[in-house]
Amino acid sequence: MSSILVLATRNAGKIAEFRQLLSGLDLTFRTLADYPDIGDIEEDGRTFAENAVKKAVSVALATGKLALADDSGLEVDALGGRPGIYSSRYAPTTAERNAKLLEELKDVAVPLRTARFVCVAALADPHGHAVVRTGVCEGRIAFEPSGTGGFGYDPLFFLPEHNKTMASLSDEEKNRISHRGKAIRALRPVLETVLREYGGRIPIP
Ligand code: ITT
Repeated sequence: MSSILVLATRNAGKIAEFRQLLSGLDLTFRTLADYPDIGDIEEDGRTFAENAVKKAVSVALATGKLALADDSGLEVDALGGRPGIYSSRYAPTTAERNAKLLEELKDVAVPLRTARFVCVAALADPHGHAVVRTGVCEGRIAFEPSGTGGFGYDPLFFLPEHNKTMASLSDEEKNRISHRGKAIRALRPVLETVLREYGGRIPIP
């Protein structure tokens, strides 16, 4: 019998990637659009993990279903790791965030433009238990945007090994190498075990 998994995010880019990364499992996906009474969840944690667990647990408790959330962001070395957990709040819109990043880095030379995408994915059950997995993807910040795929900072995130930005990859290529792809692939066997062996409850270690 198919199990329900609530994708606990309001980010359409994340929803598309979660669905693709979890394809082939016997799951019925719901999103926060199916639960309009769930308000904004304040991201007041000090780490990606704290925020990811808070989002997943809040939604699992509110819906009585398994919930999957991620907290993710871009760490830029020349900015001391900023914007990091504040990546979605760095500026009001995606265009403004990317413009601000280019402006802050305008005098930074190529070798010092190193950065990484970090994703902490959290799976939570309706009893408030959660399990997390982390994925990291290294790259550097380009001097101008290119590519139309993905979302967010992808047009500025240059992958030296591929000689193109994250936004220039296909969806499948992005999922193969991305921070979110790595985190969800690590979480996927845990989810399978939770469904198959534990009836949808996350076991306490
Ligand atoms: P939810 O909290 O509802 O999931 P959000 O977009 O606010 O949505 P986060 O708080 O985790 O999510 O912020 C992550 C931000 O980091 C996101 O808005 C992008 O700006 C950036 N980001 C994360 N993953 C990315 C990716 O794969 N490509 C480009 N930018 C990404």
